[in-house]
Amino acid sequence: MCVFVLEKRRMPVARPEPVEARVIAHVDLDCFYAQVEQRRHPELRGKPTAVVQYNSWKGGALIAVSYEARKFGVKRSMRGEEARKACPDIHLVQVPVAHDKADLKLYRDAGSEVCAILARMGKCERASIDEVYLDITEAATARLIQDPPQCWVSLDKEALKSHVVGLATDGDATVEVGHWLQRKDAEQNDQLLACGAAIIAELRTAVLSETQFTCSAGIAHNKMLAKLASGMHKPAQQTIVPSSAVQGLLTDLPINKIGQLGGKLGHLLEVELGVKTAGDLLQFSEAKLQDLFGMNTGTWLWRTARGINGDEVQGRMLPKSHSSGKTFPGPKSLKDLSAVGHWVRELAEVLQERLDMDIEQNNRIARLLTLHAGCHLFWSRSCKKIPITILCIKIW
Ligand code: DCP
Repeated sequence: MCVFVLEKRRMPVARPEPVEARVIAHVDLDCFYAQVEQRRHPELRGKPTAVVQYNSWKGGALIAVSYEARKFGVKRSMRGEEARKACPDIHLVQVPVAHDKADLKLYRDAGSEVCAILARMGKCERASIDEVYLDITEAATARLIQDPPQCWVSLDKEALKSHVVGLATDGDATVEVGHWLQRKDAEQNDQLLACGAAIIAELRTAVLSETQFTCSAGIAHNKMLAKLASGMHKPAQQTIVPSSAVQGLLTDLPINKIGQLGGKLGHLLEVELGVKTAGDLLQFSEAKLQDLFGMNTGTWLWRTARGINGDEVQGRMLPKSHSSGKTFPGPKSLKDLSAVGHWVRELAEVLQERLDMDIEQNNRIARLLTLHAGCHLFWSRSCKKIPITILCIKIW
């Protein structure tokens, strides 16, 4: 028998789903850094814009691209010069720099503004600089009791523009979505999702009017499905995943699109078992997957293929840790101890500023500090071996 040994600490944990269905949303800001820069420079609003890394080689690497620029084929993988060829009118904005490295404070603070608005309706977990999970089960349940969808006289415009996975819309999509949201024979769980969709539509409208940022969202019964859905229709749209549509959604879904299957575990499934989609996983019994990957991971995989995920939204608006790091490619690679010492001091200073701010704003003191230093040799495009040094200090 073949058993795959994987690093335990990185393995997903199978948690049972609660008996009562939850209503979970994943909210993701659209082209986030580009929107922050468009707000800071209003003359860029509605214009093709991209944010570039502070390193200016070939116009700098693009890290965020506005949707106006994407229409011209501009992509994140491009450098500034390439982007200008695709879209001569593009506005390239440099990421702010402090201590000779990118300073993301502006974007972090903008993400916090959005979090504070989203947290008004439920438990809020900040998953990254521009992503939030919300558990709005209580708010959706209360709305279902007090103001059920069948009784809605007028429907929120944003809610009507929702996409419903599995709903065929050949005519006027908003009319069909309106029918779906308000249909009298809907199961209780679909009614809860309809109430959740109305709440998220209102929250997205509040985010837009109070911060000027658009965001997209997925609304489902668990975190995994909500996250999958938020990216399905962007920008400024929302997508609902009813339980009846889950299997159809997953059948052809490449496994690397599922959180935690983008790395080694997903690679193993593909190479060793020929599993390319979540649907391909269905052929394996839970016992077989447990034999191959261990009890916990086996169960997690079996459930994931069926869209079952019991992960709770953690009520956490603040980051768990702060880190400060820098990559030194090629000629900029750190060559001697004094260069390393200089950069460790610079990075520590950045971290110190953030820690001071954290103590002041949140009354928290970090307890654990780790320093990561690495040097790797990479083959460059011109087939030369180039050294890359990475330094990172992290504090919890
Ligand atoms: N980011 C970065 N470097 C990357 C990827 C992203 O610095 N390699 C930053 C810039 C992005 C932000 O993180 O604006 C959020 O990344 P997303 O992957 O969510 O992408 P966007 O928000 O830019 O676009 P989308 O609307 O496609 O989500």
